[in-house]
Amino acid sequence: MTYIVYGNRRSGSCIVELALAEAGIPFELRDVSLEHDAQRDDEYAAINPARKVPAVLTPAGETLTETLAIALTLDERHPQAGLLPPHGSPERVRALRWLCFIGTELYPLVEISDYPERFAGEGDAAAVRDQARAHWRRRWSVVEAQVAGDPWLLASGFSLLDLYAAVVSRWTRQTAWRARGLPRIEAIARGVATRAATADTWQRHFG
Ligand SMILES: N[C@@H](CCC(=O)N[C@@H](CS)C(=O)NCC(=O)O)C(=O)O
Repeated sequence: MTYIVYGNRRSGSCIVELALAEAGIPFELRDVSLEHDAQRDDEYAAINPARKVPAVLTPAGETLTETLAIALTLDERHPQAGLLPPHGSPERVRALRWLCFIGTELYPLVEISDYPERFAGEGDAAAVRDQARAHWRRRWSVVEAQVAGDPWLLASGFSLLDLYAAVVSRWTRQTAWRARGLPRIEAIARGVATRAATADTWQRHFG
């Protein structure tokens, strides 16, 4: 048995695929086309009732959903891969802090920007999208100021946090602002895009 990853190009499954590639763990991909709303199908809902990608089946037959939970489980199951700093270290505390910030304060803004009508009710979907985009800029600026390594987010070097930041920061049409406002996050994305273990996966999603 191997890991099975349910996902789609440019989606959250990229974070999972990058983590698996970094750890050198083989996996199989199952495409769930967001363009065709395949994540809404009842067949897929049997795997992830939230009808979102990614989802993962582990070699032991467990079902994992929620990108951050999947990433943390991979770190727990494969400690030799060094996806995160060691348990008990101050750098791990820092990694968890910013993983949670990106996972809870930034990742959800993407749904609001992409599907503002889900949140607008009878109101103005375009205004909802504009607000989500403004929050996105403010919150990424908070992360930008935390970058302590070169180019990586942690002073101790590369980690899963860089994969998470690199992918979530791609999900915007505000690319001119991103280049201007987030030079350190941009450098992290370039680092992931050119890292030996992750370059192919990055290219498959964002090339
Ligand atoms: N909380 C979930 C969010 C997952 C999510 O929003 N996935 C997006 C793709 S990156 C999705 O499936 N969007 C389709 C939709 O919302 O219908 C996680 O962290 O995995």
